[in-house]
Amino acid sequence: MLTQLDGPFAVCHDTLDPRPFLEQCVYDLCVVGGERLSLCRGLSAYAQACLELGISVGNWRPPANCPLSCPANSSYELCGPACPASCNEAAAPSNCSGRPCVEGCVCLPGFVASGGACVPTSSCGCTFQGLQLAPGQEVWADESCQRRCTCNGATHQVTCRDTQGCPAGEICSDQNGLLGCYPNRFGTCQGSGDPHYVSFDGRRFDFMGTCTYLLVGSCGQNAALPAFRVLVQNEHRGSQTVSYTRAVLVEARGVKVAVHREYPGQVLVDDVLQYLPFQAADGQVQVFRQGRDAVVRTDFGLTVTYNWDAQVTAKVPSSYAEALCGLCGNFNGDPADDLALRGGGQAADALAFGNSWQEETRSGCGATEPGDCPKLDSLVAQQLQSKNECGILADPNGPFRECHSKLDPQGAVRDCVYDRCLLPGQSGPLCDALATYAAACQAAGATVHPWRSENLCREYRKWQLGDSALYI
Ligand SMILES: [Ca+2]
Repeated sequence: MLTQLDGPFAVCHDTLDPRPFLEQCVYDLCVVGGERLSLCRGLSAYAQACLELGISVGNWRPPANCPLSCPANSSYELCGPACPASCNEAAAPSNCSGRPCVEGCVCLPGFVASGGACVPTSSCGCTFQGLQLAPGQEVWADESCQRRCTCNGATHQVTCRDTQGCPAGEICSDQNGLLGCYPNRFGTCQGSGDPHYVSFDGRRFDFMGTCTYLLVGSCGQNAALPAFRVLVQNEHRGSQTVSYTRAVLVEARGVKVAVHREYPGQVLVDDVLQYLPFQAADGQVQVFRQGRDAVVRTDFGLTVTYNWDAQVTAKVPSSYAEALCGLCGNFNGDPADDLALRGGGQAADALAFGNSWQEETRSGCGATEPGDCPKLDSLVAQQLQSKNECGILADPNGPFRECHSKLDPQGAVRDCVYDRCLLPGQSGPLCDALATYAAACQAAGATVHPWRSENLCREYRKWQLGDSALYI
């Protein structure tokens, strides 16, 4: 078609020799095995070269079966304007009238280009300090987040007002090129093993309940913060004296994400089983996989992880300090007041505390006093001495040696020995305890050296893949 004397390209032949284009096109087609897209690219290259020389070729796309599908509110034009109308007229090059036309998608009358799409002229935003703002979009006009400006879609002008600056727990800074109020730190709460909890303020306690409990939630103290809840559901495994986390439920932005132990690699989003990664609520809630964990992350800075087995963490920005409740505590920096009852006041023990945060009742669920391990102190001492099993955690020459300065291993050793004491002869509690400390170390930024081996906690996990199972 490129060289046909009566074809759509003939008008350009005298100015631009089509034969090199023909050879290149045939060569490309040969390389890709005759794929049509390559043919269309080859023909388009000659058409565009002619356009740049001021020659508009005939409509070659229909006969070559190379339709160009255009996005909404736009249509295909063989010779469209080089500088189409856009919301941001100031950004157009100065010599538009002197430029040759281009082939492509052109916005329909009444629409203009904005960020790769064609939008009604009336929905154009504002140009402010060189930025293109959408109608209603807000930005900070100063470096200290004191002056807030809003784009008025009707007038295409911004209006600014003075503010109090960033709320408590947040600082004004530039992140990814966007100036705004960002939390100055995060708090992490963890539940692991059978389960041992560490609150945002660092309080350790054991609570053996098999119902559903509020791990952490916004409790209405600050109405300006998006509301959320993180629930944990526990179960007995092997022993009636201990319980493990079997499911984690995150409710945020009107979406419910449930991560269940029986669906490794998948999550339930509003009760529908989904593969990862998955986005909900227009991307405000993201669910993806990181290593062994399912990660649920919201746009307001909440991150919840669960390893489909026994380990859950919740991370919140400091803007939620003192605005939280649940097993993870109130995040006010003081571990002493972390056994707060739902109705107010401090609980006498972890059992009363945990029970007060029960959310739902399944038949037969309940909580018990933690199992008794009378020789705990001497067992801990013996393991620390031997540097074996749980003692590996605190071995100054062991695989976790670089963690010790960032995360004191004594609490982890005690939890590990305790779980082994209650579930004697099982390897699961030891491996879970080592994996929990390894994950906490990595979260704290420390290097963990390889600790799994043929004889210790060898990888053995089952992943459901469709109808079949994979063991790794
Ligand atoms: Ca506290």
